[in-house]
Amino acid sequence: MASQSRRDAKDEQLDQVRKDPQDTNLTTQQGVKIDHTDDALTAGERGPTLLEDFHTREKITHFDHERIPERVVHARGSGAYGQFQPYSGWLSDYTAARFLTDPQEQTPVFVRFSTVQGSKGSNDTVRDVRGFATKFYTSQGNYDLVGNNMPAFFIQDGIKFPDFVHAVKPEPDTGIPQGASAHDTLWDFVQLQPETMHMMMWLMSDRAIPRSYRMMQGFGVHTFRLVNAEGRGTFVKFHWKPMLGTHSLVWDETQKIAGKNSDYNRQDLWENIANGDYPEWELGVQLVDESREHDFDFDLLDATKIIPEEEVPVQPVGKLTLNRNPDNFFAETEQVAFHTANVVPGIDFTNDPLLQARNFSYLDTQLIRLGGPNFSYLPVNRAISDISTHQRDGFQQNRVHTSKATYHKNSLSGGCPAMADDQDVFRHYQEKVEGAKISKRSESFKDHYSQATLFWNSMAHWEKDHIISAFRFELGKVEHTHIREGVVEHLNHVDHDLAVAVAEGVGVTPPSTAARSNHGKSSPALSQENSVKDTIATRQVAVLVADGVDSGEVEQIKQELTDRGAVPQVLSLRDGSVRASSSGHVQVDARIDTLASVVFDAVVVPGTGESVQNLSADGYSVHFVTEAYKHFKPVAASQEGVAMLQRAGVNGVRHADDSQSVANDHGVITAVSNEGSLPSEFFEEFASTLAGHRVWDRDTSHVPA
Ligand code: HDE
Repeated sequence: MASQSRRDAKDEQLDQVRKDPQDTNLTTQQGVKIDHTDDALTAGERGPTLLEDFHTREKITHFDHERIPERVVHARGSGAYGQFQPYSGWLSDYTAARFLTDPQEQTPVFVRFSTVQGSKGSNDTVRDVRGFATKFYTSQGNYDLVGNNMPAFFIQDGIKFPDFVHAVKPEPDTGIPQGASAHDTLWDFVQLQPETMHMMMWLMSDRAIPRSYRMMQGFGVHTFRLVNAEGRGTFVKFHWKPMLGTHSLVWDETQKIAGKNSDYNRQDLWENIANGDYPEWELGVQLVDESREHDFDFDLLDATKIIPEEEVPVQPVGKLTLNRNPDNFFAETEQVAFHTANVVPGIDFTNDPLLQARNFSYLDTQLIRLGGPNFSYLPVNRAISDISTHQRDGFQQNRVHTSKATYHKNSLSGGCPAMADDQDVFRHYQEKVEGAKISKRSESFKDHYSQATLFWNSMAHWEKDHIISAFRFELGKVEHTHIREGVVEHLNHVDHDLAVAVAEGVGVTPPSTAARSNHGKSSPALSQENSVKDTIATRQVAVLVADGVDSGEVEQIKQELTDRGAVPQVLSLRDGSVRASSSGHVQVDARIDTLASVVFDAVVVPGTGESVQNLSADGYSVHFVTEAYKHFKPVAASQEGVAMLQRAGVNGVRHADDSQSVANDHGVITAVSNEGSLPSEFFEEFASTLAGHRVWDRDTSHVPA
């Protein structure tokens, strides 16, 4: 997919610290060779362990100290290296940042994706915001874009962050729930803090349950500032758009995946990179001239708001490719330290009060998490540009500074490090500010509902259904009735129908009239209905086989899917191989009961009658098909495989027959095979349905799965 080389300046820098035990002997941390590490030194074979056994003590002591505090939020994450490259140089009118404007410059990056609420070991597929943090190792120093997969945020001012996080985290007495927001304290916070409403709409939408880290958008969230070489500033919002489109799981599925494979998103990212299917995103910018700062019906400094793409278009500026897995989870993914204040010349802040608080928080949190002020020299954090400071000493100092003078100005070290005076110098944007000191939210931050309504109005019918179900699920877990009522009350300011639908589901009295009339505006770019739907690359397809299967059909299915970039896996009732209907065998990739339909994007059941009969007699296999159908996935079968669909309860759909060799009824694709060969139209139908990811106009409410 991607042309970028995996080898880059960061990779070469890491070579200096990579340590492979190949051809070495076991030693202590002091480099003394050891020939015994299974038994401690004792006084006699059954006697007490001796204090002088320095190897045992060192081994256990190190082990005792292996853990560091997990991140306060975003504790669970997965990371990968790659590169970013701009398409052209036009953005240099707006920014002096070389990594955004020099199309010849390929900048190494490390990206960490994360969930927010749960601990390090929590499930991947929970309903939550996903972090999307990118460290650009630019030639002008490190730039961190620490974003999320949703473009708004819960609160407007950073001073509320501890309140919000305390509310969403597991409750303090029970420690429940882990990796979930469906509990009283979060919703109590929400009902008393209406600025959360826009973000809660996103959180209740399918954005909160992404199919893959590779298939989600990223957003810088805040309005930042670009500054060009002449010092002129322009407001900017950053967007990441996945080349594979933005796709989500369905709620029932996420809960099942949590049991079947709690590392679902982590494994998906790792395996695709390992297989050479490098995920890519396009970086886009929304630019707003400073003269237009007050032209919007919201405040650009309010992080609970988006700038609708229809008002200010997202202009693509370059591409991010992730193409290298880390070597060591702890050293790299755990120790990576992002900081919103890591900026390079050409990028600056605005007075967004949330951003200002973040600029304090991230450095502070790394000091406790990584144990001192030298974490920027850890391999994953180290810049590839030269680092030369007067900062000295501190825990874990691992540089040997040789100069005598550790102060500026000095004559003893020749005045070095000297002040630079070139285009790589960071100079703060000269924004004029004045005002009285005041603890008060700006009036321009007071509209908490219009964009929640905009989001609601922009959803496709199935997205609206999912949002209603999500609110019902979450509030259904809330024990206090007054909290349920409070949330419904706010929803009635967003959209009356939404409030009524939620109220009816959670047993509170539906509001009789709207608290606010719906403005009727929408932003089509917000709907996943309008996402990229032209590829089946990397989609996982289960091909169910059993003894007596038509090997020609299986080969053809595998070939056609692989040619289009999908990843077929042959599953059967046992490992190894199954007997083919003619002669020979069909190789099996995995046993059906070691996996589940929920970890696949689609399922195909090839002929023949004997194979289908064998599968139909196995409850797990039948359930596999039923469940895939329930979750709106493309389900395909050759003519004889139709019997399996019927056994799985996929009834009432039109099938291929002698009059019509291929049928596609609500994503159930069937074909009449001609001497072991399926018509090409079958694969075209299957691929276009799979590219759409799910078949939302299928009614599966009656399907028991
Ligand atoms: Fe963070 N956030 N955050 N946050 N955040 C952290 O930093 C914080 C906010 C985001 O993969 C912490 O190193 C405050 C918005 C990501 O390592 C901490 C406020 C957005 C990550 C912190 C916010 C984010 C973090 C915890 C409100 C989206 C994971 C550990 C003022 C634009 C980065 C750490 C990674 C992590 C503080 C709000 C995204 C405590 C105080 C808004 C992706 O410093």
